[in-house]
Order: sequence, then C-alpha cells, then structure tokens
Amino acid sequence: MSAPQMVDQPLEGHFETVVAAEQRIEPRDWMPDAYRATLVRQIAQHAHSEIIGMQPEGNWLTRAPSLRRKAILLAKAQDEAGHGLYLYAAAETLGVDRAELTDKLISGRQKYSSIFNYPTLTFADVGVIGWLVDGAAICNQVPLCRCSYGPYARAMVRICKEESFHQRQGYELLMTLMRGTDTQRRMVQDAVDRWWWPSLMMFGPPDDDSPNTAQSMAWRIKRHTNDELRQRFVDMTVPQAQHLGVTLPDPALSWNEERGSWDFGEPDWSELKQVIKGQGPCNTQRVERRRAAHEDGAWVREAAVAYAAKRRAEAGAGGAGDHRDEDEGAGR
Ligand code: FAQ
Repeated sequence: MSAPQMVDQPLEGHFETVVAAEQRIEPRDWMPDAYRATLVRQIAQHAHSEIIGMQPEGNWLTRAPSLRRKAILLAKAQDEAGHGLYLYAAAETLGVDRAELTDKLISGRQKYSSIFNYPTLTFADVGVIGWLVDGAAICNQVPLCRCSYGPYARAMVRICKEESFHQRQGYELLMTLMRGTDTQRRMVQDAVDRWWWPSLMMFGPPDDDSPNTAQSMAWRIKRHTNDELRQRFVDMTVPQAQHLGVTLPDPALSWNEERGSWDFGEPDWSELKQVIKGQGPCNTQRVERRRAAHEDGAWVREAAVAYAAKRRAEAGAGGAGDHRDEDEGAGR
C-alpha cells in the first residue's frame, strides 16, 4: 500500500455520508486507500475465480454426452469468461491494470476461489458444479449487487442473472441423471459427496477467523458475514437435495425448529487452509494452465498493440481531416 494518506476532512466526510446513505462510491470520488485496496483484492480474486473456474468444466467440453449438453456447457464457460472481463474492468476503474493482476495470479501473489482446485471426475460433476457451486456463488454474490462501490455492484447485476441460468442448467442435468439408470444415480451421489464440503468452504473461513469481514461490512462492500451466507446456502439447498433424491454427506444435518434453519456439521477448516495455501488437489495444474494460456496468447496482445500504434501513426500523418479510418474503426 502507499504511504499514509493525507486525509482531507470534507472528502472523507463525503465518503462516509455516501456509504451510510446506501449510495454509491464512483471511480471519480475520493476513497480511503484501504477501501481501494480491499476492493482491488476482492474484485481481482473474484475475476481470477471466474477465469480459473472455466477449467474444471472445460475438461468436459469435448466429452459432453450430447450436442445439447455441449452447447449449454460452452455457453456457460463463455459467460464465465465474460464475468472475468467485467470484473477486471471494474478493477481497472480503481487504477490497477488487468495485465498486472494476471501477473499476480500466475505468480501466486493473488488468490482465486478454493473450489476450483478440485477435479471433475465424471459428467455428473458438471451438474453438481452448476447446482452447488453456482448456487453458492449466487448466495454470496446477490448481496454484492448492493455493494457500496458502483462499478462492482453494477457488474454483479448481470453476473448474478447469468449465474442463475448456470444453477438451473446444473439442476436440470442432475434431474435428468436421477431419472436415468442406477449407475447414473450413483454418479450423481458420488459427485455430491465430493463437492458438498468444498462448496460450503467457498463462503470463506468461519466468522471468528475472518480478518476482513468486519471492515468490509462497515464499508458496505460485504453485506453479510461468511457464516450467515453459508447458513442461507444450506437452508436453500437441503430442500433441493430432497427433491432431487440425493443425500448430503453430513450426519449432523437436522432441522432446528427453534432457529427455523438447518443445523449442519463443521467443515474441515484445515482443508480450506491447505487449498488456499496452494496445496489442494489441482492448484498447480490450474495455475500452470492459466500461465500457458497467457503465454500462448502473447502474440495476440502484441499484434493488438502494434495495430493500435500503426493506427495512431496513420492518424498523425493523415491529420484531423482524415475521417476514413474513424469510419472504418466505428464498425469494429
Ligand atoms: N478460497 O477475511 P476473509 C464463482 C481468503 S466465483 C480462496 O473471510 P473476505 C462463479 C480471503 O481472500 C467464486 N481464498 O476474506 C463460478 C482472505 O485472504 P486475503 C468466487 C479464500 O474477502 C461458478 C482470507 O482467506 N467468488 O463461483 C476463500 O472478507 C462456477 C481470509 O478470509 C468471489 O470471489 C476461498 N473460498 O471474504 C465460476 C465472491 N475464502 O484476501 C465458474 C466475492 C476466503 O486477505 C464455475 N468475494 N479466502 O489474502 C467474497 O465474497 C469474499 O472475498 C469471500 C472471502 C467471501 C470469498
């Protein structure tokens, strides 16, 4: 972070008033350094998660069991690429460059969601990712549409609409498998057994071990704690599991009449710590593949830069009266 900020009282007062009034902070507004740093941290991690998150399902694009399933999966993966781009664009409004963020991701200096470090072993995993992982993402992200930072909040509106389609396609795929053969039903149950606990861990560490929550909530970046959102997800998901006919792998799961919520067991927090530290089943492979894709794409970036330089040189040589290039450029 930069040196301690010289706080201009009226500007800080304006920031506090806007946040307290549930209005939006925009890129042109003054904001505390730490607020900016928190947003960059969270938005970058979120963007990286969308981009790395294409890999587990991408594993099944060439092996989807029908044209319809392949088309759906392709559309979903493309949405995820789009989400990554909106989010990198939101981060750029805070003064950080996408190239710099990508560099931090592939050199292990920034995080992405733990969930994408688990392998996808069968096609049922595609359904379970849609149902549980996108379901958890929706729970976590709908409140972010009310985040105090305008560009992030607005990006989240469209992202959440698309996540909702992702969740439904996953559930529909699982319903189809559950109506199929015993082997298909076993595949679904096996996938649920493997993805349930990692999905609960997506919400982050428990509240008493979450260093960022209090400040992020005070700034109205986060609107609920990790545990509140985890509980909301469990309450939403248990009836869906019952309807689907699968068993969630948690013997402690039971309805608590008094709380009007489901009690559930404790996730293995040491596993979350290990995965965040880079020691999950697929961390190395995920980052390696991202790095290779980035390096393979270098020529595209270089070509784009060279083309932009050529256009600038031509515009300089042609002077302000040359409208031909502008007209051509408008259609691109
Ligand atoms: N994985 O103090 P807290 C998706 C880190 S997108 C890895 O509680 P915070 C769509 C945390 O960063 C999924 N790291 O932190 C999709 C912090 O480390 P730092 C991504 C984690 O920020 C579906 C430290 O632990 N969603 O699924 C995790 O207040 C299917 C302490 O934690 C978002 O990013 C974790 N699970 O709360 C795509 C949503 N949990 O940064 C493809 C936006 C915690 O100090 C296919 N982010 N950490 O070094 C958030 O809501 C928050 O950042 C949390 C963490 C809730 C993730």
